[in-house]
Amino acid sequence: MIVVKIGGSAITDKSAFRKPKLEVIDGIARDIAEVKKRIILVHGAGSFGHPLVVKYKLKEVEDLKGIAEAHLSCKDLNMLVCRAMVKWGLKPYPIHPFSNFRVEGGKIVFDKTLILNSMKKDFIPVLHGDIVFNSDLNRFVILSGDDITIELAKVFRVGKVGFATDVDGVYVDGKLADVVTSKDLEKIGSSVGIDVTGGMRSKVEKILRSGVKARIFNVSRLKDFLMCKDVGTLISEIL
Ligand code: IP8
Repeated sequence: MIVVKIGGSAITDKSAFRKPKLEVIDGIARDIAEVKKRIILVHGAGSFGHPLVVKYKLKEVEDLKGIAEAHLSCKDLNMLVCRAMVKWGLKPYPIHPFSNFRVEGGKIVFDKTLILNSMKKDFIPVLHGDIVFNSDLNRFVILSGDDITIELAKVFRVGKVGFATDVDGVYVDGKLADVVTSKDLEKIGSSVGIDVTGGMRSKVEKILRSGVKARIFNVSRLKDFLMCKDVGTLISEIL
């Protein structure tokens, strides 16, 4: 099984509100259709989600209208991804964390059987960064697609985990790295722009902390990644 997260900046133009990169989305669906592997797809919110989190100050206040709007907007992006997949003959199975996931006891809780059953039927689960209820805090919180991806990788003991982005990998001291460990964290540049769930350094930090081995690569190399080529940067404490 492969879990791959497509970053929001790879499939949306982050400089414009709710602007999808339709040709990239189409290319992703084509790549997945061509390789015919068992995968779970997760995508980020990009300019469909982050600007609304900022607009309604959702990290600070529980604005229900804002929560609904941000969720529906993420769902719109999910629809574009799923429609492209159908166009290429795939069977997407959209799972919206808003109504299927929650955070409890500091953990992401969800129905594993739902995902496995859909895959048995040859569906491809398609999840996304979203807003979910946190029972510990008794309020809705933002759940990044990165966290969902890492959790899926752990729960299903996935051997192949990837993060497709709009950059070629992780830059350490300004140079594209083949491998990154926690020793390199300080030397990773943080990304700019609106990203309410953190930039490259926080992504790398989360992966390292989870113990999951993953690759961060350019979305243009998605097919190579799915074909088990060593693309981009490997994030791993143990080699
Ligand atoms: O783009 C963020 O998900 P991400 C979700 O995967 C929202 O970090 C609602 C901004």
